[in-house]
Amino acid sequence: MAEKILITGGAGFIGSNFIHYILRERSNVEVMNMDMLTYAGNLENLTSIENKYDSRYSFSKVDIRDEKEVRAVFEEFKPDIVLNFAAESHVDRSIHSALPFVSSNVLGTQLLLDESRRNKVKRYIQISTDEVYGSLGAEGKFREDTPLAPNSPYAASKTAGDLMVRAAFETFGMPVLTTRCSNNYGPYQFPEKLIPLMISNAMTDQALPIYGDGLNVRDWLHVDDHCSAIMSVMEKGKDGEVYNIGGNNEKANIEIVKTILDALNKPESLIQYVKDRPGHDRRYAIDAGKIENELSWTPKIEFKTGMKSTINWYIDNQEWWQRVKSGAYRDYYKNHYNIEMK
Ligand code: NAD
Ligand code: TDX
Repeated sequence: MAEKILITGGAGFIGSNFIHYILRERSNVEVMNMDMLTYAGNLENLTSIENKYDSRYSFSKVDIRDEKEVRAVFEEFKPDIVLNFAAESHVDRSIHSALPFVSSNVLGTQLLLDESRRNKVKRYIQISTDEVYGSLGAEGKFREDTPLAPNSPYAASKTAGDLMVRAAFETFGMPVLTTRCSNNYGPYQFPEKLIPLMISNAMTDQALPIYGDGLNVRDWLHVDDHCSAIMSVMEKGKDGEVYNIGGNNEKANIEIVKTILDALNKPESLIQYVKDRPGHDRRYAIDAGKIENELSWTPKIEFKTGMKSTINWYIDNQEWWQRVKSGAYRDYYKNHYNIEMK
């Protein structure tokens, strides 16, 4: 019998890539995507799935905070495994307004844990982030036993969600696992995040807003490598454990932006330094030794190759991001950057 996997937040960037990935890689799974379709959720990311795998894929428009509706989905679909990707995910938005983050990332997580326990699911996987560890200086990397020290409201809400997952294991012995990944890039990423924002702005000759001195460092991983890591954790991970995931690929923001300008043959004069993000974490770096040694996972996509294919994807899919960038996002952009979008 096919294994039934409930994926929350599957219309977002990583969730939709994971649905493509798992249906391609595994023939014995059935996927239900449960997503409330916030501004970041886009069913267009899944149209090819709907046509290709119609008997193995279904969608339910449900808010993970809605107890009645979540319960109905669990009762109808009867998942073996739950993967929780659903979250408010943008740090800048959490600075403007933290409540939706607490609500979806903490309360929503708890509701999913409660339903997973009631339905005795075999595995619950919480998709978390390296931001729960806070910020690094010039040296060192985050390990799974690094103390949690989140700095943004987004990171704090993800940390609180992780702690509810931990409590579910310690108190109820639930079969829960947590992944903490570094910054992802790839197709279908909402153009509010650094890489797709800079690609789409450069393509339309708009200013590229860099916070502070541009020397903040992130550890970049292609989304397909994140997906393969999540699949390893889902299939081979140990209950109650946390697994860090990273690309061993640290880059300063300015370096990323220059790579994009160079690839698109656009001038550096488009770069515009803007006021720094409050509480801006200086550096993230992941020690992925545990998942590499215990689950034999390694990233496969070299950054240069991954960036080239990602830039090409945004070139080939202009309609996708132009649609996303019209509408309500224009108001957010004007309010956040104080720059009118062309
Ligand atoms: P995203 O913002 O692109 O997608 C989030 C999805 O969740 C959207 O489809 C949205 O509609 C849905 N959602 C939000 N609140 C919901 C709710 N209450 N009920 C149902 N659906 C809801 O985010 P992403 O970048 O794909 O991130 C996915 C997960 O991975 C998040 O949990 C995030 O914290 C984590 N993560 C992201 C990164 C990254 O670099 N993007 C890195 C590490 C971890
Ligand atoms: O306009 C910008 N200018 C800029 O300099 C934006 C949007 C970002 N930046 C900088 C801030 C960060 O140092 O680029 C870096 C990356 O920023 P984001 O894309 O907003 O990502 P980050 O804040 O690092 O968080 C991301 O990685 C961890 C995801 O958004 C989170 O969901 C994930 O948990």
